[in-house]
Amino acid sequence: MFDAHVIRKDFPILEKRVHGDKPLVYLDSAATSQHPRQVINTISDFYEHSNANVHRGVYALGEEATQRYEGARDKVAAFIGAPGPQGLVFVRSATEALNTVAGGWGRKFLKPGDEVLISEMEHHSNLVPWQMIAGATGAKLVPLPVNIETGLLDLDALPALLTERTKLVCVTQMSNVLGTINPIRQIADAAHAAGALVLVDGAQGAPHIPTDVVAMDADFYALSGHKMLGPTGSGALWAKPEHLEAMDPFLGGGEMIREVWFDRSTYNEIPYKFEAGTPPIAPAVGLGAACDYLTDLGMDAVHEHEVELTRYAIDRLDDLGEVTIHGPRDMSVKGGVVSFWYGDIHPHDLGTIVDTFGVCIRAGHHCAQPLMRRLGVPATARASFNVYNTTEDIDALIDALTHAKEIFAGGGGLPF
Ligand code: C6P
Repeated sequence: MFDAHVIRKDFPILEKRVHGDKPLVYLDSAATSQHPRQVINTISDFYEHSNANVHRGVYALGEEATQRYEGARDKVAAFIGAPGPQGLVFVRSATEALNTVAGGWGRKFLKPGDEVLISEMEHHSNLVPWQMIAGATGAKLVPLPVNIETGLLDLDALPALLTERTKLVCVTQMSNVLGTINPIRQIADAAHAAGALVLVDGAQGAPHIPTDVVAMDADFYALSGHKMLGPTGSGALWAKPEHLEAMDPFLGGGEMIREVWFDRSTYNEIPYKFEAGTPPIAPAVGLGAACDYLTDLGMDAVHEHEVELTRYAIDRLDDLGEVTIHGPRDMSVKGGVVSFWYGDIHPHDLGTIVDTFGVCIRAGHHCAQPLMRRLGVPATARASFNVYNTTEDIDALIDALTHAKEIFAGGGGLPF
């Protein structure tokens, strides 16, 4: 039985008090999530008992570190429904995963006149690397539009945009601004029928939605460990093994080689071909523990909990009046992210004031400036939810917003 009040006891930071004696209300998990003791303890345990470099030591400690690192690879691969660990590359962030595809696949295979179709709701990390590769190869970036009224991708536009020039479709599993959950399988089927590959940014998907890279038929899938209860500096790229075989490594050096001469090298087998230098070993082991933790909770229950919180948040924000919510309201296509404006209070002012009441939300463009331009706003305030949030957290947000409104109307002051 999923009970967020019980689950939150696993997260020591949630006991923290801020601004005097106010309980910490953490509603910024889309930026980075908090960590349960189980993950924190696994990382300390690794450093206390198993720390050594991996794939190098001939001694027992090195073997133990390697086993824990490779065990984590099995766990992360299983968590996203991958058929095995072979396609799972450990990286340091979703950004690094996406750059690995751009630098390793895009730079090698894109030619002048080729097109990369990129949704308008992409995070900069799934846009800027492609701008860099387009500049280097002569390929062109084509926007897949968002319908601003519905907060959904305009999939009616897809058939006309997919041509023989389209080589790749880049799409997020869930928007970090709108909360929109995209129909990846439908997009992948259309892309594959046109001969294009599909790169899915799972930074906001893997932590919140049951994920199966085979069922969605992704060619490449990027995830961010620190958004799914794992440590910062952890992340993964999964790709169909044939793509990893075909593409070039993105970084060189360390154990990614097979043989090195002065003027050339051959590369290690996959996935090691993509793990240059000393990999993020303890972060990967911590990410494995985060996958165990989420698997024990059950991703269906996680998603259901976050949907309930989001529905509750939208209702309470609507009751305030003067709130504009950006993104879908249909909870069958929305995850635990609510972006909004309250009256004409700038999101940065709103974020700063609610913080004085202990409430952490994000304010800004959320690294999605092209989407902000489409929404016609410079920034939004954003509350985002995770397994440890409760309706009481949302009540605290609503109280803080009410105070913010009074302050702007000249009728109230900061709580210190
Ligand atoms: N979004 C947010 O507050 P990293 O940090 O590299 O692992 O993840 C980048 C990233 C990629 N794709 C999406 C959809 C994301 O939301 C993010 C990170 C944070 O929304 C920080 S800007």
